[in-house]
Formats: sequence, structure tokens, C-alpha cells
Amino acid sequence: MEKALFIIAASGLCAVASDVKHYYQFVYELKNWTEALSYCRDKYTDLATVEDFEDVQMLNSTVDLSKMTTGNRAWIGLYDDVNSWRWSMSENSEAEFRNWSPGQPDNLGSAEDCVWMLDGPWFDSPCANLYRFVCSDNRGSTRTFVYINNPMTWANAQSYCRVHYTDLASVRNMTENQKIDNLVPGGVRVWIGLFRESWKWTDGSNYSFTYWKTKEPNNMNGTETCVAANFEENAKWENWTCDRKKEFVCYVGKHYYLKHWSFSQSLVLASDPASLYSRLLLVTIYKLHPDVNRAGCTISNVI
Ligand SMILES: [Ca+2]
Ligand SMILES: [Ca+2]
Repeated sequence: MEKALFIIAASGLCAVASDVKHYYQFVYELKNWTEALSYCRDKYTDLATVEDFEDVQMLNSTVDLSKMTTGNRAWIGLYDDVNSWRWSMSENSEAEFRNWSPGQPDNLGSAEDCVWMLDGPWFDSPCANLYRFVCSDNRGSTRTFVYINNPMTWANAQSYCRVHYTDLASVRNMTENQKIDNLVPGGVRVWIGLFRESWKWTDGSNYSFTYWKTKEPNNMNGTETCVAANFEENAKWENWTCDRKKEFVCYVGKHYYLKHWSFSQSLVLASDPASLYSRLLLVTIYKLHPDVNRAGCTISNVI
């Protein structure tokens, strides 16, 4: 009976923990980013998501720098979705034809999410650059391309095409690529409708809060699509090549507690903690999550 009562108290501690948005769990083992993601999803909820300054403070107060071996940096759940290219025109958004220039897309400086064409081949580029562009006009029986000799950002070019024609041009095959090339004067860069999303959290949280270190993200060696928090710099973010081995941070989310700890209230209510019902609940909790002590509760020493 004493053991059961202890568990009830521990459940209370865990209920307190469920009030925080993210409970961070540092893992002081070296893994590449993909391995770290699998580990976190297996043992906890996901790689760490950082949504506001409160989360940053929580990370900094949770880390144990004496256990870090790799320059005090740990993977978090942020990554650059470099394979998310799609077309502005919804009916062609999945079209897979690509005509990249050799070495492109290179995502120079981690800043290139939109695409222009120069004499046929394509280049990724910052969307805020001003270029002339090509619209697609699908209103007649055949699709026609229209060259707009007026430099705009990619987003403004998209709006212009949607207002005056159908959309920024989709290029579905080499024949269409050639049509556009013939339409545009030689040596002129033109936006086409290809673009991508960039930074994403692995758990699907919105990427609105940012906490990049100065001069990051920089995509220094051309393959830096994963993000680590630098604990020498208050957990500021840096992008790194994903196959580097680092310590990492998982989180346990509120829904995790709800899923795994919905029994705690029942435990408290059980009039006889030694009853079969209570024991069954305890066993269930242990089976659900043997690491529960590591997630802020003090249960491991009970059994
Ligand atoms: Ca580029
Ligand atoms: Ca970097």
C-alpha cells in the first residue's frame, strides 16, 4: 500500500509538468540528425521544437554542459525542406520536370526558395530579387506564355500573373521550356512559377519564432539543412550538415502526458490504492513509459 501511495504523489508531480508546453529531454549520445529524430519519436514525442523565448530559456536551464562532447551544440527539430519544390499553378503543382543549370539548386546562403530561368536552364535564388517574369495564360483553348518586361519580386510577379492572366508559368516539359526561352530576349533572367518552402519543424509547428545566431543560417558548405542549438550562445540556432553526429534534444509534449497519464486522476480517486484496479493502472503506466522518471516524474525507484 505504501508503494501505491507514493505513486499517487508522483502522478501529482507529472500533472504539474503537463502545464508546460514542451518538456525538454537532452540525450547525451552522438547521433546524426535523422537518427536523433527517430530516437526522439520512438522514446518521446519528437525532436525539440522552440516556439518562443520561454522555450529558449527552458532549453538553457535544462542543458548539462558537462555532458556535452561536441562543441556544446545539440540537434533540434528544425530543418530546411530543400525537396519541397512545387509550382505556383495548383493544377501543375506536382509536375516533376526540372531543368536545373549544373550545380543548381545550391541554396546559396540558405536564402534561395524561388526559381528563374536564363536562356533555358534554371537557377534557385532569393525570392525578393527583382526579375522580369513569364506568366501562363490558360484562358483560351491552348496554354500560352506571356513575357512581362517589368522586374518584380517573385511574390509580386505571382500576383501580377494571377490578376492579369492565370499564374506564373509552370514548365512541364522541354517543349514548354523551349517556348519560354524563345519568348524571352537572350541573357534576361525571368521568374518562373517554381518555388519551395524552407524552414520546418519536424512536429509540424509553425515556423514563426526565429532565434538564429548572427550570420546563420548560411549553408556554408552547401548541405546545411539541419539545425543545432549552440549552448555557448544561449541556444541560438545554426544550420549544419545533417550527417554530423551531435547530442540532441527531444521534447515531451502536453498531448504525450494526456495520452500516457490520463490514469493519474483515476489513481487519486481509487479509494483503495492496493486494489486490483489501482495495481492494474500502475502496471499500465510502467509499460507505457518505462523512462517516465526521465520525463520529470519520480517513479523509477518505486518498483
Ligand atoms: Ca542558386
Ligand atoms: Ca551554418
